[in-house]
Amino acid sequence: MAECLFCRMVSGEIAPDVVYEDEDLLAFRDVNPQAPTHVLVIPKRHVATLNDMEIADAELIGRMHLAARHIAREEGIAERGYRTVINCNAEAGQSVFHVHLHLLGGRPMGWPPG
Ligand code: DGP
Repeated sequence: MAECLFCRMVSGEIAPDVVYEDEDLLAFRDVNPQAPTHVLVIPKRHVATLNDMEIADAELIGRMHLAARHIAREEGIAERGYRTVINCNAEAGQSVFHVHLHLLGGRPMGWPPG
């Protein structure tokens, strides 16, 4: 997916502020942070939305969350609390069509989200 912004980060063509990486995942700081900690966790393989993930991706989805937990600990927000969000498609506000999990923390948050 040469035209996909996040695939270009995975390939190294664009260099985000990486906070975590393993064989299958990349995590980097959001360019437009909505909280003191705002990190995006993505699979290195291109998948457009959560709708496009399969049962075979169950472990990958779980590992995205465990990576977020690891980063939250590293950022010192695990005990205070943090939020993970995957926006899927237009009404949820998804703007980059390479699935990503938002890790947000470092400030109190309201509920429900907007
Ligand atoms: P969403 O709205 O859920 O699709 O979130 C997309 C996020 O991607 C949004 O919070 C801003 C972030 N983003 C967009 N372009 C870039 C970029 O070039 N670099 C980084 N680090 N984040 C980006």
